[in-house]
Amino acid sequence: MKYDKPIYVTQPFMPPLEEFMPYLERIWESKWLTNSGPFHEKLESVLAEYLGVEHLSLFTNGTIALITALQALRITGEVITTPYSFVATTHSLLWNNIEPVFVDIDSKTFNLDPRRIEEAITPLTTAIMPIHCYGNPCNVEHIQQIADTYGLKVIYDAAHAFGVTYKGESLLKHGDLSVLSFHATKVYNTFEGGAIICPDAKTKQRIDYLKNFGYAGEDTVIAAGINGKMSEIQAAFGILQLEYINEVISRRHAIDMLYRKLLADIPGITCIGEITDTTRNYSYFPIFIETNYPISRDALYKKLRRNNISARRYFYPLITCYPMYRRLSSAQKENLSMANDVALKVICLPIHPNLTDEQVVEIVNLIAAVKGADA
Ligand code: T4K
Repeated sequence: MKYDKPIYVTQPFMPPLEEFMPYLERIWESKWLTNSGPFHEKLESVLAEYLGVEHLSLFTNGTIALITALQALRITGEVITTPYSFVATTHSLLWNNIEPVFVDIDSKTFNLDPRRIEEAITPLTTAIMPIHCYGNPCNVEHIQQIADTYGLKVIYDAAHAFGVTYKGESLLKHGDLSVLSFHATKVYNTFEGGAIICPDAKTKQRIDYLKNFGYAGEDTVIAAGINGKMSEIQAAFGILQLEYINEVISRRHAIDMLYRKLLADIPGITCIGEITDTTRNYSYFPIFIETNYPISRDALYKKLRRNNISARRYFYPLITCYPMYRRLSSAQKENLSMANDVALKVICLPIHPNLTDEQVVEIVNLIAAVKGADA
């Protein structure tokens, strides 16, 4: 069956409009639109509590938060990172005149492979920037051990990891800083938005200055900061959105389980295996098209598209294929065989709270019905 309207890879959860109106009325009444207004302050505190972290600084989006996180820790030189991510991860390095050094991913989590980090360290290395891809935790212990041995900072791109816990605690507590995205396509959204999770009040203070042009008082500027502030409309939406987040994640969980059950017997289709010690947020549902599937990954992708299923190949092409990265020696294919392999196999299927069980069944039926002749 072909749907009249596309079924998107994701769709934001929208709370009832009438519940948002009182927030808008308060903004209209107060005329306080941005610059650490009351909704901004409230969201910082309720989010920190929900996430189980002590200090959090809100941002206008995740990319500006990444750029600022690097500034906050005064990172320079070279940073070890992954090619298997959204371009914002490494663009944040280029915006700081830092050279990305790419290291391959591991075959289970698709996150930076810690066994490959040490050989990429040079005298210019100052930090590691891994991502918790699809919200699944990196090997945080091993990464921290390397960072401690070599005196490196760790900044996690945690754009996908909202609400994820690892060994009973927030995953966001690992590393020196973690950066979240609250973009419309994420599990939790504020239209656009993001945050930096920081370990102490002093670091948060510096980050707060940096996101407000570097102002540390009416007539004192301590650094060439940027405008990274979250507005009152974004923050108000975030407060309301938080009331629904547990429902949203449990609906995603149910979809994840249904996909796994239905896909289990289709030869040539594999899913990410069990992730131990973790409560997940089910932000993405990647499948991998193996060589014993009747048609290629791209042929399946096109077939889904023809049927109005807007699946996506996150993350293909690899970051290292783009012109601003491909000349780097660490970007060469032979250095990144696992990432190159995975990028050619992946398709992220639709997962979001508005998706129905019937739609999941239809999507899987399309995948199951493929014969060699469909190529
Ligand atoms: N680090 C990582 C690891 C990231 O994944 C991202 C963002 C960042 C950093 C940067 O954080 P932000 O600066 O964005 O806060 C999307 C998002 O734009 C991007 O935020 C996200 N990662 C990336 C993985 O995906 P596109 O180009 O795939 O988005 P787009 O517009 O094609 O949207 C995907 C689907 O979502 C659409 O087909 C329909 C649906 N959609 C989208 C929007 C924007 C809606 O239903 N409503 C909407 O408002 O990049």
